[in-house]
Amino acid sequence: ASLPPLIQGENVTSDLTSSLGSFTRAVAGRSPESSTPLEVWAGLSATIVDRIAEDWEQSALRASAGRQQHYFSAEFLMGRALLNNLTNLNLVDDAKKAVEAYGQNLSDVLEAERDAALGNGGLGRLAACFLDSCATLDLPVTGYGILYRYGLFKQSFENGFQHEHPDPWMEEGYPFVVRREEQSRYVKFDDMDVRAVPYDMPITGYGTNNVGTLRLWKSEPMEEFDYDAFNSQRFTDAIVERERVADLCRVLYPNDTTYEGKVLRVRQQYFFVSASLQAMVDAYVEKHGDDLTGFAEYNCIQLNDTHPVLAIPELMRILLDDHGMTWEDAWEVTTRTFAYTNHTTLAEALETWEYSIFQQLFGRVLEIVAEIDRRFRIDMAQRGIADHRVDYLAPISNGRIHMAWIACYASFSINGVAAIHTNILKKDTLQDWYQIWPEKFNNKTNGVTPRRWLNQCNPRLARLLDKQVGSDAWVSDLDLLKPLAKKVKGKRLINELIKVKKANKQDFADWIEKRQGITINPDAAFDVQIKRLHEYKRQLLNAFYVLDRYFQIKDDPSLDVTPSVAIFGAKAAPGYFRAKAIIKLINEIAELVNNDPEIGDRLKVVFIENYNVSPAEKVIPAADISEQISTAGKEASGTGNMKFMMNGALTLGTLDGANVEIVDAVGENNAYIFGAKEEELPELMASYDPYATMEATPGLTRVVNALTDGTLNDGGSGMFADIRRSLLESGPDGSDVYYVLGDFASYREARDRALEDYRDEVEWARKCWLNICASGRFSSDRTIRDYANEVWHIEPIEK
Ligand code: 26W
Repeated sequence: ASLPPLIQGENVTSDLTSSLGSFTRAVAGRSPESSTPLEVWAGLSATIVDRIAEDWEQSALRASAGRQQHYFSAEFLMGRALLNNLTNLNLVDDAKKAVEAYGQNLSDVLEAERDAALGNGGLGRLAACFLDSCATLDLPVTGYGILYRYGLFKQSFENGFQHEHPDPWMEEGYPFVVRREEQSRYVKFDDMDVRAVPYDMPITGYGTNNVGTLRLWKSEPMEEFDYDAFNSQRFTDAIVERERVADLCRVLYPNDTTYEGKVLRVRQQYFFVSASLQAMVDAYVEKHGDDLTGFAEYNCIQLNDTHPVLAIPELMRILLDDHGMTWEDAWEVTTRTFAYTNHTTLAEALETWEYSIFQQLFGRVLEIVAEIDRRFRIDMAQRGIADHRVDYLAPISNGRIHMAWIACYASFSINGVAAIHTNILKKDTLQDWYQIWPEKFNNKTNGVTPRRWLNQCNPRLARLLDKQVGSDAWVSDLDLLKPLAKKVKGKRLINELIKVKKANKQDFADWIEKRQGITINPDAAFDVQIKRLHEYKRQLLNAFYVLDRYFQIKDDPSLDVTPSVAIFGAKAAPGYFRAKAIIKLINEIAELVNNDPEIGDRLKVVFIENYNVSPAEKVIPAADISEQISTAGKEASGTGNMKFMMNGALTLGTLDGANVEIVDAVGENNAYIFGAKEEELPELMASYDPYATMEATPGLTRVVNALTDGTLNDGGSGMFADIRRSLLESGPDGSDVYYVLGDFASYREARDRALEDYRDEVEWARKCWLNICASGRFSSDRTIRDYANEVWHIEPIEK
């Protein structure tokens, strides 16, 4: 059901119009009529914060009355906030009128907003979807993270190469965070003391006046003026010291899955978990007195991967040192407080820190980790676990601190993010832990919020669903789409769906033309792969298909193929050479294919520059084919796959991550599955000869050779030869470890088949409809309900 407006009808509009006027004048210092869209955005955003302030305050009060959940994450990939809030408050139409009253246009205003890109990819966006669901479900959940001054770098292509640029996302002001000076805390390192100031962001829910909170911490110097230092020759030193402190939160590390043992990063991690725990403990003491033995009855903390795992020894430190608890009591509280989510099985992502870094930064925390380690070893010996296994699993071994092992030991719950991923954790990555504590393990398949990823980004489909359901109730109960599957034979309905998709594709074509100057045919099949660039995600496999099809058309210029547009969006970690090579390669293929008049509309390649949350909102509603083609066993879950499904794109994918559950939900006939399975790969890899496979696969040698025979130009960087080596050469850095050549034939067959099927417009649209209707279980509302009931043990707050 939709939210009743605070004041009915015309009053809302006139009220909003006048406050928009006031707030815009306040931020811009001129009338809204002569303000820029960005200034009107700031004015309208401030208007919204003003409107929700009272509900926010009340919600926080109600939440603090009972058991609360705390979501610790180094990343929150929020994207834009204004439209999300307008939609939740049922104010979109009124805002449109208010903005128009000043001669401005709402869509320009919304487009002026910058993405809050405080995350790299899947893990950060998941955290953002979770907050949305928690607010919508009235759950007492608070998010805690870092207010990075620079979000994920902005990407540009220069000559086809990726370049990175800073993203000072809030430098022009950001109305959706409120500084809570009085809630500041001190965080002590051995070599510096820092003031942590929280900036709180309100998280509105759909159809509720409950407002949750995302608390982002900013580091500042302890004292505004260190008079001693400033009044002496040490003046400049004092200034430099101030900057060193501010440096702590300056930038989000742009690595996704590859671990780097940077001191600044561990500082960031300790900084935000220490400040968050202090705030939680203080709140507890204020309510219940300073006996903290009951802390875990009122508080639970979900650790989003290992990045916040320092919270475990830090809570021990607070309980031991600041509250005089015994080790046994403190450990009891700690082990009942934490739950840990693993997001990847890739070995290179496991965070381990050098012992010496802990020594240098926080000796006391290291002492506590050492004591956890000592007791762990005794505990294991008593359980009869062999010494070599104990050493492998211990918090400290080989001069390093193993964050995942601390998480597994101290947490009462350990979960993976899709069924297949949790099984891999049990049988492989975390098998020793599973043998000792099977009861800790559980699966929580990821989900995405249908508010942002359907209702907001795809209004045409949303209104069609409203008509079919009879209301907008599906927006907060996506399972309501399930019974609509039986309407799949309805001709009128399917024709409407076709019209919706066509209009969305036209919108995307217009958008990309305006943004990047590329013209695409909206009648072609839009085949989309958008995600971080990583070898395991196999954008290379996709690129090889495109190249192969190009050669086929060159061989036979009259070849009758379904016209398609291969659309990519991806950032590579700045230090990930091979990922950058693949970006350059795709851009070179685009050059070759798009400028060949013989190819025409039959094949086009589009690389969306600076892919982020907002571009995703443009392309997903326009997609026909969803590329989910990771090497089986490597993608923990994927969440883009779910967004595409919800918007009626068909999955072309491997049996990996949540793809397995997507096919399960929609049926094999409504998805295109290919490639080696996870359980088959060990045997296949044992006898795999990539060179022989290449030669035995028609057309593949020509594709691989194009890397180095002059067809494609890597600007003398040697990048393309490196890609070729990674596939064909033996040795640790070669041998095609992601099985690109091995899966090529099967991939080509499946993609060809999908494109062939695409020609039957009605049959295709029926499959799309069935995907939409079956997407209910991939709503993050379902995921969050499962966490709330099975792990967090929290209830919706009473209103
Ligand atoms: C320390 C370097 C580092 C940085 C980020 C290591 C690991 C990460 C993340 C765990 C990577 C990540 O985002 N994983 C993705 O999490 C999504 C949400 O659960 C899943 O859908 C993706 O499959 C998984 O790759």
